[in-house]
Amino acid sequence: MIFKQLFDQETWTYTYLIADPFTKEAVLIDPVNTHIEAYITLLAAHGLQLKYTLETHVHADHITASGLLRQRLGSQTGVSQLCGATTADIQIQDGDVFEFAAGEQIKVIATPGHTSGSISYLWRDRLFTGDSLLIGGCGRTDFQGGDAGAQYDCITQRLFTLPDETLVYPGHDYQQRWVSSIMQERTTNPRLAGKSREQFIEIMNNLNLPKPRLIDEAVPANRYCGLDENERQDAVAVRDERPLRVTTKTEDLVAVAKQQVTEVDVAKAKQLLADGHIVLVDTREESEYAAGHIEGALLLPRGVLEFKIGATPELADIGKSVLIYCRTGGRSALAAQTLQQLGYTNVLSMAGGFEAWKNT
Ligand SMILES: N[C@@H](CCC(=O)N[C@@H](CS)C(=O)NCC(=O)O)C(=O)O
Ligand SMILES: [Fe+2]
Repeated sequence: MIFKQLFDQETWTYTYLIADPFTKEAVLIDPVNTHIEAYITLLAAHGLQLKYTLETHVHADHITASGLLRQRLGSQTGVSQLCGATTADIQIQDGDVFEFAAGEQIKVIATPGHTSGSISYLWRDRLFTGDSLLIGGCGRTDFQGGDAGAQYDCITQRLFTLPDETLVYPGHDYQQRWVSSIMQERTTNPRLAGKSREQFIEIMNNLNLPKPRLIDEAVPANRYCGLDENERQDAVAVRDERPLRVTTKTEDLVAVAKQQVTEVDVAKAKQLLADGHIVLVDTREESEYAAGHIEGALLLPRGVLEFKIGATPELADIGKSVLIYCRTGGRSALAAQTLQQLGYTNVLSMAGGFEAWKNT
C-alpha cells in the first residue's frame, strides 16, 4: 500500500493519502484547498484514481479541497451527517465502513467533542483522529457544538480501548510531531492520563485560546465542501441534474454518464482555459466543428475518440487535465466517461456545450 502523511505549513494540518498501487484506488483524509495541484500531481505520479475524500470534521482553520477534488477528479466527498454539509456526497454515520482497493476498509468511529460532527477513521492499525485526539493534547471544545464531556467519553471509551500499538495520526500538530500511539497517548497525554472527566472539563474550559484566524471564512465554506459561492452554484446545479438510473435508452446513457463525470459551466470553463494547462477537446462531428468552434479546440469526434486518441500527442499523458465540449453537453459527457474508462484522471465536460458558450 501507499501511505503518505502530508503537511500544510500555514495551518499545521496533516492530510493523509492511502492508496493501493495495484488497483490504483486512493483515499485522501482532510485535504487542504491550497494543495490541490500537489495532490493531483501526486495521484497522477502513481497513476491513482481518487475514490473518496474523507473529512474528520468541518474545519475551522483551513478550507478543505474536497469539493474541488470532486470537480476535478470525480471523487466522492464524505463528511459526518452531523456537520450540516448537505452538499457532501456521503453523509457519514458512526460505524460506516469505506471499502476501497482489494478488501481495504476504513472504519468510522464517531468522536464528538471538538465539534459535534467530529469522527475518527481506523484503517488497519492506523487511527486518524482529526482534532479529537492530538499528540499530547486534544482539539479545543469551545465552538461548533464543542463538548468537553463528550470528548472525554469518546477518547477514553472508544479510542483508548483500541489496541495499544494502534498508531495515532492527528489532524494537526503545532510542535512538529507526526505520529503517536494509543498506548503513548493513554499513558502520557497531559490532558487525559490519570485525569477524571471533571478535571478534563475544567482544563478544556480554561484554555482561553484565540479564535482560529480563518474560522469565519472556513466553517461556512467547508459546509459546502470548501467551494466558494460561484463554485457552489455549479456543484449544486450539477448534482441536481443527476438522477440515479441504470438503463440503456440513449438519453439515460447520457444521464448515467453525467453522474460519473464532472461537469463545469461555461464560466468555469473559461476560467480554466484562461489559467492554461488544460487540453480542450471538441467532440462534435467535423462539419459542426468547421461551422464554428472554440479557439484552440482539438477535434476528436465522439464516434472515433477511442481510435484517434493514441495518435493525439496532446493526450499522451493520462494525468493531463482535459475539458471536453460538444453541442449541448450530452456527447461530451459520454466522451468524458470514455476517457475516464481509458484511465484519464482529470476530465471535465462542459455543461450546455457550444450552444451555451455562444450565449454567454
Ligand atoms: N492559531 C490557529 C488556531 C488553531 C486552533 O484553534 N486549532 C484548533 C483545531 S481546528 C485546536 O483545537 N487547537 C488546539 C490547541 O491549539 O490546543 C489558527 O488561527 O488557525
Ligand atoms: Fe479542527
